[in-house]
Amino acid sequence: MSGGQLMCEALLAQGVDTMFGYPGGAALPFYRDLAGNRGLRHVLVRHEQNAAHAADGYARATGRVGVCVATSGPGATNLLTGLATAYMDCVPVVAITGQVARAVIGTQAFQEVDVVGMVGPITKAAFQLKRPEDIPAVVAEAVRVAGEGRPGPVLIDFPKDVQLGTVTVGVGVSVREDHAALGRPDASAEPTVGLSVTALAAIEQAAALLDQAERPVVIAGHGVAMAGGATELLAFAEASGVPVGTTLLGLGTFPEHHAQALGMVGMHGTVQGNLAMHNADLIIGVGMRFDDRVVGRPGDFAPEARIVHVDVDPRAFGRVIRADVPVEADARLALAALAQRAHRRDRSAWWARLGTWTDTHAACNLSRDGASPDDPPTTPDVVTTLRQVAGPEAAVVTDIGQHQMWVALHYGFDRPGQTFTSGGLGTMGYGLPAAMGVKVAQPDRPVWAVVGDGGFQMSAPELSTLVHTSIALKVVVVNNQCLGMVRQWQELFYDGIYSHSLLAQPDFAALARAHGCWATTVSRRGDLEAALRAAAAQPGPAVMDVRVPVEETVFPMVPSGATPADVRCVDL
Ligand SMILES: Cc1ncc(C[n+]2csc(CCOP(=O)(O)OP(=O)(O)O)c2C)c(N)n1
Repeated sequence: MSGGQLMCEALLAQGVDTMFGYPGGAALPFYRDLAGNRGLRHVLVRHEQNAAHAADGYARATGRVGVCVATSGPGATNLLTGLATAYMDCVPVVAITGQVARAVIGTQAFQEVDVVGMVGPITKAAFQLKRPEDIPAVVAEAVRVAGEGRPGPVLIDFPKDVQLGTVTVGVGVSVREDHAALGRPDASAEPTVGLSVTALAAIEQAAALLDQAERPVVIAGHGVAMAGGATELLAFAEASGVPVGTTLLGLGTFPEHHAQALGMVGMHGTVQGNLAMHNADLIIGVGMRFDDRVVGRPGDFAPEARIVHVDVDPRAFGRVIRADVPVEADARLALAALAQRAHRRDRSAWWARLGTWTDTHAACNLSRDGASPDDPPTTPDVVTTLRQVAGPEAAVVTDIGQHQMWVALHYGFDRPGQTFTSGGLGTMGYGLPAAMGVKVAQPDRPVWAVVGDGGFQMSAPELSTLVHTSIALKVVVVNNQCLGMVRQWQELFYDGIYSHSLLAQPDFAALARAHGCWATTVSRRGDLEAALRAAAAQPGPAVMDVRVPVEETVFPMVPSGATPADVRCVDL
């Protein structure tokens, strides 16, 4: 077998059947062998960054690794933003990059970059293949490392001569022996842990603190979704009667329509969720990072609260704020153990206070009372109408900006896996290609990308991929003719000087049609629902250019560097 053929077989052996990529000189032997392989599906994207985002969307939707491929040099560097996005949000992605032949590595050969050196801070591991016979072990290791513990991306650099090299493969090249040959520990030999003794002791401590607490709050993050712990979270919440907020990436881990739901916390979180955190005497953060968007000013965060922090990665403890009780554990197992130890106690005074903050949050929703069907739709209109049209099975993937926060605030997610977004890196241009990856993974499910006009322009070439690969993604462009979130910050914090944030946009519907997509433009509120239904009914991809007002402002908002207590609903 050639190295390229062996790579295909090694991927298949790891359960990989789909990849997103873009060829080039240093990857051509692999691409030749890929063409002859019947088991692997390759989706040809129009830019390597989008291959990484699509692999990320695929991985988030399935829980399995997403795979992307690029050539050496510029192909490899184009992947980096997508890998950094996956790294920040703990998404298991394996990237395969072509590389110049080993004999010329280090000579500044054509399209040579030291991609292994470049990706150190944004991957969990990066390998460069030296011999074709190492391929099965390296692929197995990459898939394992990407998915274990706190998941994340892994890169395999694949020199051209290793792709071309041949090897006689006996059945079952021993992964274990080859690990030894590679000088890496075989962590698959480690026992799969349940809860450690230390974690159990910490959970006892957390349960005791919860019994004493007058004003407890649980904050659930992405780790709960990734651990498959939503059922255990609900059981814990109902057994203890504690209010539950979520981070942006935790949306859906707790049903937002539940009586104990506080909604999203953080910079654009609800007033109720933010004030609950600030006034709590106990915060149990599960599978979340207490990052700056949630915490604000660390020194003033939740001044009266003890903090229980549950995370699979101990490096998360104390990174931003103190962890009075760190619980190093899988979120699902920890929540199940907490549920077993939970007791209800009377916290009516706390619920009465939380109730007063609910009203304030209602005041933050843009009121549409009395709006005429001829008015332009607002972004909250788009979000709430989409919820009615898309149906309970739909996945909604957002880009970055105001529309992202409005989807988070107004859609009302009830289950994990209903929404995906770039939370940690906040990567514009993520939404459309990531949604493409979700749709490829789940072709029978309605999948909607909701993107701003700025982010759409960063990813619009993928409309060709949608058309030519028959991916029936629906794309809603929330078109405010500006970089909305930038304009909002300039309005609020930079003297209203709209420096380089107002965009002259092309006719997006015409652009989409040029790619071969069904497309429509919506300027009247009264046309919104019918247009969304028409898009949903299209057998193929569809693009809606929805013209919303330029001057919308997302509230609630905790100004940067403030604390959750400073959450505001109106101009600051
Ligand atoms: C790649 C990248 N560049 C710049 C930014 C900074 N940024 C954050 S939101 C935003 C504006 C987004 O505008 P648009 O896509 O139109 O969405 P809107 O805010 O209007 O909903 C910008 C420029 C970013 N997050 N990512």
